[in-house]
Amino acid sequence: GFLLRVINHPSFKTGACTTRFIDTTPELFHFEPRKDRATRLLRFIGDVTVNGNTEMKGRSKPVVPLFAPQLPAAAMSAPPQPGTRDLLRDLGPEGFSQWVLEQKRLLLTDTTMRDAHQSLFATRMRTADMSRIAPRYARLLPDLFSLECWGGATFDVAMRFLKEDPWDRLDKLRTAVPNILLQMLIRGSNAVGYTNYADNVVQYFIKQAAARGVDVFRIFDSLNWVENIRVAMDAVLETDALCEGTICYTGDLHDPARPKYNLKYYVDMAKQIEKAGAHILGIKDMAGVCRPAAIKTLVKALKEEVGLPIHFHTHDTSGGSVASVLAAAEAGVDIVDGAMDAMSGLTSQPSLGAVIASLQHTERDTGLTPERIAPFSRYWEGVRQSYAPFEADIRSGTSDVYRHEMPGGQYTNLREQARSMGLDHLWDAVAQAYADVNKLFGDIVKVTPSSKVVGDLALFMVANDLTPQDIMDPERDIAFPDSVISMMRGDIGYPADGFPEALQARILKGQKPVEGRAAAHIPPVDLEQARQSAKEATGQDIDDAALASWLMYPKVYTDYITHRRKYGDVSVLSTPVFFYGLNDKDEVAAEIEPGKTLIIRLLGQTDEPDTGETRLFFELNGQARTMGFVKAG
Ligand code: 3PY
Ligand code: ZN
Repeated sequence: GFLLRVINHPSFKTGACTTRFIDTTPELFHFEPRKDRATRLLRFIGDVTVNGNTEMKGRSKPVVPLFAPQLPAAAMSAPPQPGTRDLLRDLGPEGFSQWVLEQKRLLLTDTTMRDAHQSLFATRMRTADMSRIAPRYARLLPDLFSLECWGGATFDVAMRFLKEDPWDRLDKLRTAVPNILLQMLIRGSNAVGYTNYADNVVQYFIKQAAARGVDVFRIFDSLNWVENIRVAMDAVLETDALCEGTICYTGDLHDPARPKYNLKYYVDMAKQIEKAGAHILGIKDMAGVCRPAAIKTLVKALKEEVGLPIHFHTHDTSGGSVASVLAAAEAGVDIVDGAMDAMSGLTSQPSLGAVIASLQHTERDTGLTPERIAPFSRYWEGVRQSYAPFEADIRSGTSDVYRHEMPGGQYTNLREQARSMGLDHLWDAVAQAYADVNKLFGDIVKVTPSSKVVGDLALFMVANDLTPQDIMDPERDIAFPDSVISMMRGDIGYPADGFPEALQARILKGQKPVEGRAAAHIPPVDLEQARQSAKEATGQDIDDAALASWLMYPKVYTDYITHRRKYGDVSVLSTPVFFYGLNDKDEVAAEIEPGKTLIIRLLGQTDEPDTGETRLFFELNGQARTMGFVKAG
């Protein structure tokens, strides 16, 4: 009944509820008959079985049998030991930041549930695979610094492709992991989107994320423009969460031929971030180009010049990232990112196991051991198999990344895009065009969303056989991609030194660029009016988190709700069932709410030549159910 729904609601369980809980949690009143929910899920499973998941178009099903991955063994009845989150609560953000500085051991963030799958298989990891193992993290790895599990591209991909609610993911992880810091990535004024939002939208989004359980906000700007992260930083500073103000690393600070990104550049930016109130300083090496010598120089200098703990993030695209992490550790970095071994390497983060083993019995011993993380890696190895169709076809590291500087998350995406445009054989030209476009733009930081713009123009140049000289040739009239025009107009912000004026004028063709921060020109959004519009568009009540989704992605959110109305909450299905449907005689369980499980069996199927339908014979909790599905052309 109703009481159980209250008790089982994630915000009730985490203790976040007040006497106003029932008033502010309208979904408690959506009594949906269980039978109806079962029917919707059967409809989804049937559609996928007969016609395939729309997400699988152009991809082939893995041939390996898909076993349920084995969970690390843990005494689940014992409550988790206190971890970093408990410390944050006890000490507050400033005290916590001081505590980090006092640690001798190197602290570790596990990025498996965010950046690793964003960089390896197009952000497709589903909540079900994360929430199964999350309580084991709480019990077996309470000494991790944080779990990066939210934000970046995961927010829109969850709704757009996985048909699940990112807030529901956060609730589940928060409930399962009460003791370890949960971390998200946020793109300053671009929030979890691809363009500047109104300041009050960014503020509102951060407030909801903190209330629902995010403890660490890693905040960056895609052009390293500190002006564009202040609003987000201030919003985090109003909560009890940690504000990690972040520098994006590009170039090579030891390269005299590229003085723009020298040591002074980074130290100056770090000082601005410290002054803006950050609790932690992030170094985000999104492409994985920060060489060991460079990170050593950088960390040493920053340790002298700023008083904040330093958190280093890198990617293994070249194959050299463990060396950089070890150099950072030697220079005194406080926290580093890695991914569980089976989710590490290539465009993902360096292997946690390699870092842990490398530092055993040294001054920076992490306190973890390869043995303790091995069962986690084995679980993720099993999980990864069910995402095989989304993996990029790359088998080795590539030091070519030092030439093109594509972020890990973009590299595989852009290759895929090039392939779909029939330009796969011209990949080398695309990589060179990417480097050329960077120069045309004045040598900028390339990370979402600026990296997407560089990629768009690079593909455009290769597809149209244009050289950098052609781009600047006044005799040619070029219809530039929209994203390029938008960036030159200032929509995602500016580098501190602006864009090259000649290029900007040429691309804008008389349009005036925005002055200063684009977000400063966007009027505040009337939130209650937006809630009303969202309600009308979706036909349902909009709680605070839903409003935040709508403000970020109105169309994606509306489409997600439409899907959910038709098929129910498909996040409860296992990943193989979600992507590949059922084979005859398969039996699966789906927990539609705590304690309520559906047992679904596909007995068989027949094609009906008269109607063109395929009839599926299911058994639902022991009862026969037959449903017809029209085969799509
Ligand atoms: C994102 O913005 O999603 C990134 O991961 C940037 O590196
Ligand atoms: Zn990254």
